[in-house]
Amino acid sequence: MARVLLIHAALGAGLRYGALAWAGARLPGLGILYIAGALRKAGHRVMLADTTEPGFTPKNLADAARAFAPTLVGISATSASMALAGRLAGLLKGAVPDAAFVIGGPHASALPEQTLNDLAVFDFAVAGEGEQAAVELADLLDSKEKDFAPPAGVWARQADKLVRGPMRQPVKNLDELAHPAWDLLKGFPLAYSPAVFRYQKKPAAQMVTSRGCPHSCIFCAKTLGKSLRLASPECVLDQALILNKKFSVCEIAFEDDHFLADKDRAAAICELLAKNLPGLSFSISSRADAIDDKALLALLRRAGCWQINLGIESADQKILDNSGKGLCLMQVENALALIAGAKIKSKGFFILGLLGESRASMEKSLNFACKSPLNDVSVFFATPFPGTGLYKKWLSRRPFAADFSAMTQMQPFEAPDGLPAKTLAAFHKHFIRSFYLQGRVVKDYMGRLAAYPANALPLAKGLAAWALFTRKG
Ligand code: B12
Ligand code: SF4
Repeated sequence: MARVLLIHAALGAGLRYGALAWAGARLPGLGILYIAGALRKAGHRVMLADTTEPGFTPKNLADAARAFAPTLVGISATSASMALAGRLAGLLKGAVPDAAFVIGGPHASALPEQTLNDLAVFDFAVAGEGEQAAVELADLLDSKEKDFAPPAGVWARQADKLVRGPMRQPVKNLDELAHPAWDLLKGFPLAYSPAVFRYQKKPAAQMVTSRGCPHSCIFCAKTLGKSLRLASPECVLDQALILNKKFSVCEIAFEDDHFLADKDRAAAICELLAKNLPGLSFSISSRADAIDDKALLALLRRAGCWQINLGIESADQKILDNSGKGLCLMQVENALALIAGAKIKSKGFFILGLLGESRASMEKSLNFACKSPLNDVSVFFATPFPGTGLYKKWLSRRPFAADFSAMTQMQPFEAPDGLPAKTLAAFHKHFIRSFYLQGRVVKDYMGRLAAYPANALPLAKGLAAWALFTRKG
């Protein structure tokens, strides 16, 4: 039995949201929870740490690691949190020098070789889905075999050179995966929460019920590949029941990129949730082109769905086309009207600074958002995450290595031939202020307060953060 310490190297809300930190989410890393579940199922002993958990300090982590004496330390990181992952690994190397160190998550998945070159503290990097790779690595380390061939999907440092295992095929049947090990999280679920504007009730948790996406949007870092795989409705219900019965969770944010990718499955999930968890409240994300069915929307609402998130990105058709989104604005307009008609709230995700962006195209997006029935918006900056089309397009034009820590989507990225960062940042504030100061949006928020008075404090904090962020000057 190997002893595995798993760490979610998450950026604190301050770094991710700046002045909007109070309104931001603090959620456990699902990737690491799945890996913990898989390792445990395979008979290994797992300890879990999350850099955003209550009372976390690097020193406490080092002390706990010393006491646990892991065979393997695994860290999960996005591009922006790679520097943090490297610092934590460096610190732990001092505390548990005999342990092997492995890095996984979106950044290592896109750049496994470069990650090992950049951060000498890591012995292994895992590209893509990590459950089976982590189990095989733990088995091999436990067997005390030396200089073993890396398992599929794993890059390894051996005698000063990097060697790689074969490609790993995506997990075919998601139902066979162990459920996320929520029970290993300190303070779950109350110590965690989605952003204040993304839940109605608490305790809340998030689930991901599908993996992979066949689309090719130029800005999207698709860690889990192109082939779409779906957990069965029964498996989804099983996880929702565990969250509800064991942890009293009454709100779930389904974080699937595209919950409605298979409408029959979505309908079956709704039927099961309505029957077995009648008080549950939940939100989903979907592509706009999948929202064309009034009956499905009515069923979603009946099952407890109160919000649908749509990646709108831009209201300039040319920019959508440049981005490979494969959507036309008419589809977005239809989707928003249908969602509003079903009495479900909608949230639109926009990106500023995509290829071809101009002041006029940003104005188009803002006007579209204001005239639409959207209840909420999130506005990010185009960011060239490793592995994306944007990265490839902009790579030759700018030294990225130093910039990974700025890849939070909340910092304007000055693209070659693009708008200046200052212009993007100023328009971002203008967008948020203009959208949220509309009478209909303010009225909607008053309605939310009246319906869920328990949210008064977090909402007030969120609104204060919002006012601070959008103040002029
Ligand atoms: C849900 C989600 C969130 C949620 C919850 C995040 C969380 N705490 O997990 C919220 C909204 C809070 C969020 C926030 C952010 N997110 Co986010 N998020 C996602 C989303 C939609 C799903 C992630 C998920 O749960 N996937 C399901 C699990 C099972 O997959 P996984 O996490 O990739 O893990 C697997 C593998 O990566 C691997 N693995 C992961 N960790 C490890 C560790 C080891 C040791 C091993 C061996 C393997 C391994 O094995 C796992 C299981 O197979 C992804 C997009 C996507 N479809 O992946 C973006 C995504 C991960 N997010 C992204 C970003 C940028 C962010 C933010 C920086 C944005 C911001 N300003 O808020 C923050 C950073 C969060 C933080 N605290 O550091 C980017 C990352 C790109 C990159 N290269 O950095 C993604 C890919 C979206 C995108 N823009 O393309 N996010
Ligand atoms: S943005 Fe959505 S639709 Fe586009 S590739 Fe990413 S997950 Fe797929």
